[in-house]
Amino acid sequence: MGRGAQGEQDEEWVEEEGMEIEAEIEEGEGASVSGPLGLQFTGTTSLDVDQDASEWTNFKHFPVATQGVFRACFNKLAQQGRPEFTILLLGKNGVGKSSTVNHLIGERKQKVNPYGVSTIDKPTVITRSVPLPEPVTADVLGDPINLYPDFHLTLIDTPGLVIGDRIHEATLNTVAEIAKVEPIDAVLFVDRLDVYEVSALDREVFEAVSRVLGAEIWGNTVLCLTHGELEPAKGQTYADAVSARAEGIQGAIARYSGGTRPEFAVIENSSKCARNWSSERILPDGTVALPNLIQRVTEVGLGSQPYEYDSRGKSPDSRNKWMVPLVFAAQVLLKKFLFDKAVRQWDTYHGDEWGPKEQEFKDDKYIAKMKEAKREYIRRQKAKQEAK
Ligand SMILES: Nc1nc2c(ncn2[C@@H]2O[C@H](COP(=O)(O)OP(=O)(O)O)[C@@H](O)[C@H]2O)c(=O)[nH]1
Ligand SMILES: [Mg+2]
Repeated sequence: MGRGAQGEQDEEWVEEEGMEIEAEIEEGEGASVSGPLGLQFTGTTSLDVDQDASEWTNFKHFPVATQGVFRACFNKLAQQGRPEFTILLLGKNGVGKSSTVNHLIGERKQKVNPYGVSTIDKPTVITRSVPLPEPVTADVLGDPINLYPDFHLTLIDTPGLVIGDRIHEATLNTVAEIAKVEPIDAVLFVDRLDVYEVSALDREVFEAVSRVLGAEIWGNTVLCLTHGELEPAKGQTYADAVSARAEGIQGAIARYSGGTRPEFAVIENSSKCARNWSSERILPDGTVALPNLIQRVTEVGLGSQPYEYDSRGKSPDSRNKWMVPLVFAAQVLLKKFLFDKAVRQWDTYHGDEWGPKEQEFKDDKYIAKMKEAKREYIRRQKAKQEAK
């Protein structure tokens, strides 16, 4: 086992100065979750939806160069019909999933635990949106409509996949339920760079992910290696250390993924990390970590169809059947929250064409037309891609 075995306390981890510290998400049994539309769920829900899903106010706090790369990626995704991009984070406990979520949105949103014990007991959905520099428009029934004025990034943080030395399959089952209603564009499978071997437990995790979610999910996956500011062992270069670790994990995954070896990206979530002239965190080999991660994620997202859970041939754990009604309630919330929000946005821009603004966005005909518009747009994008 290398330095930094799971559970070991890390160096003090200081957050970015000037970061807004947001209210913690209510959690635990009996918490009451209130959706943006005032939908109330009381009791044990199996999903947390960020209460203030909102404008990405901290986006402007990223270094300017980083903002540029993010915008370029978001624009590319929107132009390809993926203006609502969803990233799912998976991995064992304490590997840095929540820290990576915080790093990606530039907020101290998710609780981070130095002892590697999971701080969340259910998946958490966080959405942030930024206006697109070039809004995507489409011609629908003769009218040009502004389909995507904003880009929505949704991150789904999950509890660890391991409890003690056993696989926590309930997390995977909940993820499966979420992925039935929310297509996953990319998965970040998170692990630490500074661990030197792939353990038997790691292999069990890969096996469980493939069995419950389906091996195809690895085609949407980027292997995200945290603790990137690693000092290589004597006689080893940094590049050697990184490729040894990445290849070790990729090779192990390939045995359960039908041969797919996910791309990887190294990230450093500590704010003490070295920086370049424009104050972006850089890795010892000079890679600008955060832009590199978002670029890999964009490539993998665009290179594969969004992952949607399909139960055929999979064997989720039947012990968790009782969760299904709760999960369904969560699905309603998620749908309402993501879809209605998008519709409202379109409504603000185009409410006049098919009906009154504001309150009327629930009108079925209107929603059906907007859905059709979006489907049509995606069909055309796909046709364009296939023609290439
Ligand atoms: N130095 C360093 N510490 C990290 C990094 N990522 C996470 N940590 C620390 O690792 C511990 C576990 O992180 P957390 O995000 O809670 O892991 P999770 O259980 O996978 O969500 C915390 O003490 C974090 O501060 C990283 O890239 N570098
Ligand atoms: Mg966490």
